[in-house]
Amino acid sequence: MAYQNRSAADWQRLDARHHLHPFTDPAVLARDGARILCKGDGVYLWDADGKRYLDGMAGLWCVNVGYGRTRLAKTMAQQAEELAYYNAFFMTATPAQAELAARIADLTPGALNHVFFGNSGSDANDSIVRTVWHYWRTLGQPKRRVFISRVHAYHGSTLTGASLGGWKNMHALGDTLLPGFEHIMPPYWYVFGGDLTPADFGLVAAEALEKKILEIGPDNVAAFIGEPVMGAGGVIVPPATYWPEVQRICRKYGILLIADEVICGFGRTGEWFGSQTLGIAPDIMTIAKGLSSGYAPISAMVLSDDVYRVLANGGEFAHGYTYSGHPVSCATALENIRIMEEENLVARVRDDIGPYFQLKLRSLSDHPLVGEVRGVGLLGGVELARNKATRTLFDPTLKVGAFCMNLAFERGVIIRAIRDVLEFSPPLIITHQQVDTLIDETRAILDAAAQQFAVT
Ligand code: PXG
Repeated sequence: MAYQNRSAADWQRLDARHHLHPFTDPAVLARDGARILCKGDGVYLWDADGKRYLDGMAGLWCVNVGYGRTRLAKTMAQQAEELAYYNAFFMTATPAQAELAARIADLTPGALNHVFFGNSGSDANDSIVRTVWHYWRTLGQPKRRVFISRVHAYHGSTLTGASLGGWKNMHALGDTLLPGFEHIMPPYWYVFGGDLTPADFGLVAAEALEKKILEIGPDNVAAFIGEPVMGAGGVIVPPATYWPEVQRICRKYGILLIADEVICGFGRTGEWFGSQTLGIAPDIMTIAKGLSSGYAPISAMVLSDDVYRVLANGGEFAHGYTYSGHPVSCATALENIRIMEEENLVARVRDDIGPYFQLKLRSLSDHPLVGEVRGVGLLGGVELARNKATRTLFDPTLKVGAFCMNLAFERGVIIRAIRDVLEFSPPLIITHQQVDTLIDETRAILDAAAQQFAVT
């Protein structure tokens, strides 16, 4: 190992002193110390004290084939020995890059055939913003600059990623919301739906896009970006009426449609891509996470033939990262895709474990704390409510969701909470029995929360 064997307390001390963590309050970290995770196998993780956790989140929505895959480790070692690094700049390429680009073109639907590699979902979305601006300039429409996204959307943490996203706390950090990034109401019926049926509300939420386009002026709008199912923002599954109408509006005004598939891609929803599950034909797609099951950092923006044709006449594409198409990451992604195919993981999610998980998750609906259960495939969200009948949420300062997430860790299961929505995104290899455990544990956690927050 590259690191020394120390006690959990020693690692916690080093960590708290020197490591600034993502999305963490440093003062709380300094007080409580981080949980130090050391080993993974299948759906399980072990911490420095040897305690085992069932990971209901596949890391951060990414370890789709599960932990501890020797084949992936060997592939990484082999590629590192053969050629650890070379870049894709100035007319060079490496075999794994070329093959992975072709595999992605095969797997993605429709005319999405042109791949630009990055290292994270954030930088892929950043690349998309630059590329889309370049696209419209090349087409002689330089005024088309505005991106439209949704409240609660997560599209990354770079300056443009955070601006594309609709998280107020992220915009507030350093006051960094860029001009020209607009956010409309999300298709979030439970909170925004009022007295409308979900189907009617889906149309109203889509109409918000048209209203925003007309407000800005259609000639100023570059693109609309959305996750097929919003993941980190609360596993928000749109009503069936939503996407067809959004797509129609984008086409009507000639606006590019971008599907951010960072969470939905690579089997999560029961198809290779969420766009297939939700019936969307995007012009551009963002992929990351499940592309390598998190074993190596890699992302991509995938462009349609039509978008690419414009760039092909746009001169030098003056954009790229040192690690665009890193050979180790590309080789890992190729092997990861091979594993997914050999083990039929996408069909498994669609036909077997996905429906089973959804059924079990929905069994929580009768719990006094559960307002709504949402999800598709192996993506699940449980919206907690103070009053189910009136769809009244808890006072956010009570932090009911965080209470549940912490108790889950204590009980040896990992789930995530955003606001008071519990989120689930287990590895695609999770067994029926492990799903049972995950849901049984969640019920026990909800019981404890009901007692804590006096809901009966
Ligand atoms: N788009 C989507 C849809 C994502 O979920 C990104 C872009 C950015 O990817 P990178 O690789 O730059 O992190 C993501 C990432 C959470 C959480 O709070 C979710 C993500 C990242 C960190 C935390 O659940 N998703």
